Amino acid sequence: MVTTKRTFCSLCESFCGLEVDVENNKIVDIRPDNDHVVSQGYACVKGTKFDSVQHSPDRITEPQKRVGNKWQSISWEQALTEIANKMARLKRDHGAQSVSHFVGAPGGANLLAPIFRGELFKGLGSNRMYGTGTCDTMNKFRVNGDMYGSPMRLAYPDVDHTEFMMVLGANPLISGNTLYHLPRSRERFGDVIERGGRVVFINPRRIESAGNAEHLFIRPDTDVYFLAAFCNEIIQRDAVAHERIDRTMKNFNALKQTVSPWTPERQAKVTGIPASALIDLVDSYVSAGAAALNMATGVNQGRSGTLCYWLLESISAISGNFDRKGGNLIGEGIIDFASQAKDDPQMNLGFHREDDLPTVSGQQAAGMVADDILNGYVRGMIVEASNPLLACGNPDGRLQRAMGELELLVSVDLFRNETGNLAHYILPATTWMERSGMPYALQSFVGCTATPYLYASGPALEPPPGVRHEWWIYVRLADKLGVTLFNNKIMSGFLKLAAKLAYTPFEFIKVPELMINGMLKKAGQPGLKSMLKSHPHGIRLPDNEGDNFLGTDRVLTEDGLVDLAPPPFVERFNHAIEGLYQEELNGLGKMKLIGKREVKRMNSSSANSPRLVKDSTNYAYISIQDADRIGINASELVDVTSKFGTITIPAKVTDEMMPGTVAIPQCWGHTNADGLRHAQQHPGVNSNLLAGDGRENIEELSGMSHLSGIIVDVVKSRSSIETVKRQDSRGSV
Ligand SMILES: Nc1nc2c(c(=O)[nH]1)N[C@H]1C(S)=C(S)[C@@H](COP(=O)(O)OP(=O)(O)OC[C@H]3O[C@@H](n4cnc5c(=O)[nH]c(N)nc54)[C@H](O)[C@@H]3O)O[C@H]1N2
Ligand SMILES: Nc1nc2c(c(=O)[nH]1)N[C@H]1C(S)=C(S)[C@@H](COP(=O)(O)OP(=O)(O)OC[C@H]3O[C@@H](n4cnc5c(=O)[nH]c(N)nc54)[C@H](O)[C@@H]3O)O[C@H]1N2
Ligand code: SF4
Ligand SMILES: [Mo]
Repeated sequence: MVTTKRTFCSLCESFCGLEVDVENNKIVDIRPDNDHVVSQGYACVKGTKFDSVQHSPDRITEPQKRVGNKWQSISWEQALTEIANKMARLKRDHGAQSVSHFVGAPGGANLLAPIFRGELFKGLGSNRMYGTGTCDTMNKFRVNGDMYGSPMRLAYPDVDHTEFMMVLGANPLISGNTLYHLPRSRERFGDVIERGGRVVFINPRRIESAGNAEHLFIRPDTDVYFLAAFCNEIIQRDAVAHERIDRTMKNFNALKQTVSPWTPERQAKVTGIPASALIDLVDSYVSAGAAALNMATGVNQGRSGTLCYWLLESISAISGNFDRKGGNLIGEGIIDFASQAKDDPQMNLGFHREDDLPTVSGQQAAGMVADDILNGYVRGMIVEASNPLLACGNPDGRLQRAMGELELLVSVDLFRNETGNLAHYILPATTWMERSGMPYALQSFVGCTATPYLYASGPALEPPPGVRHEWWIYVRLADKLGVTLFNNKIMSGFLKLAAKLAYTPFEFIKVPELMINGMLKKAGQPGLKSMLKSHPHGIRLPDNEGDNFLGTDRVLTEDGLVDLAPPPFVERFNHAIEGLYQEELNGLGKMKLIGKREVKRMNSSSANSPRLVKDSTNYAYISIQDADRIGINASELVDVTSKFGTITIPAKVTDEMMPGTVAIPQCWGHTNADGLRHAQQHPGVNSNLLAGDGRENIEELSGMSHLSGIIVDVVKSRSSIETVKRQDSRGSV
């Protein structure tokens, strides 16, 4: 019999409501939930075709141990005992910090896993937790901490009420956005224009999101000059909310002085955005009733991501658009996560490393993994929901070689991906379809959504019998390691007992459901069962009206004032920006590499889906002008060379690209992925062989990797397409 379950897609931050028809624990159909309170019938192909991932014949359904070059199925008891023993031995011989964790994007979307993962490592005494957060967004958490007092005081643009919206380095139509919730973004940006407002995308590629909106090309990794000049222009015009600043902020003069050399003309020399265009944007920004700003991954991944976000937030703050309806708002979640994070040593800004790089929001720089292993600091690693070999800079296969030297490498995943190939153990985890859940922390706890709502769902499917929830894996490991969770012996004992008895006939409590019940109660609801019955499509909460942050005790800095010029940012700006500007001027003739997200691919996660991936390769997108200069036609092969390596890839010639820029979709390069058979047949090329790693390629304020705006040379290739197919994930043929 077919039953219909309701859930939400956890692949991207749109968290679209879905209806899933299920028969005999198999998906028959996935449809958008037309009545979901926010997504209202929107979902993309990745969500509606998730059955091909969920039921993939390549899915790992029992713990795997590598013996020589063969994989053996083993029991959970054996796997966890051996892993815990190894972790204990590493801790004893080399200290707790030699045992590390690495979390990927799906691990962040999981509401409960981060809580238990953090507790296990806190109890173990290790801060060595890496993640692809330092490939996408840690610069923002750094800025939040320094300006507002907690990494989790995160502002979002109030798109539905704004009159002017400027977006740098994001492509929400394809990505579903990051760090704020805006499903149906096309419609909602369209509404701004219908209301008579402006929507402007600043991007080296004329992106899908630009549709009916405006678009300006910007040379990659130059946003800092654009934003500094934007900020300065506002200050020069005195379009500044002085009373608000005096009452609720500090260090305005230091900000003013820092940006003062940056004029519209000066930025134009490197950004490619004419001075007149910047002035026109400032005109609109300051005259709009309310104006919102957003920047995301493309800017974060440059060399000045933290400075850019600081400037963006400062523009919003000084112009009076921060904490104003239709501007940039600070939401309220069902708990005050920002206050908790401020007091949590595992979440707060820390300097736990041998070098000067910070740990931001619990994450250390992914770009330091190879160094940390090769220096002997890290000897064991649990990788959860990630594929760092493709996601991170991997110059000349260095990361692969380093990870291959680990004494213990565990991959907690649905599949044996490229990183899993190197592991000693693979632990099979649940998909989001198999978990009870609520939208992840930034929505449920931080309220980063333009349409506040409450949503919870039960599992749509039962996991295969040998598959386990991440919370369970971490609690069982804590038990075997003698680690106390939540620094509370009673709670820890209770959780360990619950985990021991879970998946047995004696299971007495379901921990995820218990926790979700607790969260729903905090939100004034009786619990999960009643939520599913009475509000299967979610509950729309009141809009955020603004004027609820500045001057209140929600500002978590020591003195309760927003800091417009945190000293580390000013220092970095004064120390580095002129030099980088000169470098830009000297390098204007050179090509720059950026990434590209595609609607049918979710990082490397959907690479094995026959329903989504038909092309056997990714492409290098270049402008008509560059193609003419290089002397190539569409689909001809190009060699793309950075100072870290060379890849050979077919080109696509398009007027979407800013001349001087090449875009290559990242997270391809599956030649060696014999655990992902469809992906292996559709391998593509790993563009991160062109990205660097190590201290030189990391932004020092946040630990962010430099993944966008990499200087490259692009030439017509002498290789054949067969060579392209044989490039392995180390770039060797
Ligand atoms: N379909 C799909 N959706 C996804 C993902 C996916 O892989 N596929 N990944 C998910 C993840 S993990 C994340 S973090 C989010 C990211 O979501 P977004 O932040 O929207 O990321 P992108 O779509 O990569 O958009 C980045 C944009 O920045 C532009 N860009 C590159 N360099 C620069 C620069 O220097 N300056 C400016 N101004 N622009 C620049 C690029 O052209 C690109 O359009 O998407 C999520 N959603
Ligand atoms: N050049 C360049 N490089 C980039 C980017 C870029 O824009 N340009 N983007 C960066 C960004 S923003 C990110 S986030 C990274 C993405 O890289 P990662 O964060 O490493 O994400 P994926 O490559 O999708 O790998 C996710 C793995 O998680 C597994 N998985 C899926 N769901 C679950 C689950 O529920 N539980 C568990 N345990 N496993 C699960 C999948 O099978 C897959 O193997 O790439 C980064 N790399
Ligand atoms: S991947 Fe698609 S269906 Fe899933 S949440 Fe994102 S936009 Fe919605
Ligand atoms: Mo990401």
